[in-house]
Amino acid sequence: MKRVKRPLVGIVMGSDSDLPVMEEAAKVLKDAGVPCEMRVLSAHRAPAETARYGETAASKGLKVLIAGAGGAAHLAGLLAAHSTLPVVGVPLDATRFKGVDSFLSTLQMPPGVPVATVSVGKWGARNAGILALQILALGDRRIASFLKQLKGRLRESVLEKDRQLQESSER
Ligand code: RP5
Repeated sequence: MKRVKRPLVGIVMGSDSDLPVMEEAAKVLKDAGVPCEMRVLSAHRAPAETARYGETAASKGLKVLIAGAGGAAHLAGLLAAHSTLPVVGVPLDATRFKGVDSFLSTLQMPPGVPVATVSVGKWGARNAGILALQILALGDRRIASFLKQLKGRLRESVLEKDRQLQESSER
């Protein structure tokens, strides 16, 4: 029987409507071979269950939490209030304020309860996944090497674009 690896990262979102964006975080973790779990919870609509998730996350073996929510986004903050795990907050663009509302409500945590807030939307979700990997890489050489390769690929893609631009401007 194939052994199912225990998730190291919990990706939590305020609604299933957030899934297309939050999948960006899951994708990068999957590429790195890091098991994660995805949950829909809500600071406002299911506060007790969300608090419980935060309280039990570390004892279940999770190492990092990623939380994405739109509007008055208190999901990441509520998890951070109930856990000592690092919490990465992804503000989502769900209202006419285009994510400025969720950005400020995720970012402006009081002293003592940090949320590492990344950019709004898909950029932020991908960076949240990478930030989780960077935290895990502190104690895992395989993940550290994955991140080095990722940076190498980014560099290569820029240099390739530059080469192409130089070639086209020489013509
Ligand atoms: C937030 O409200 C969720 O994170 C989502 O971004 C937004 C809209 O939720 P639904 O009305 O689609 O469930 O709590």
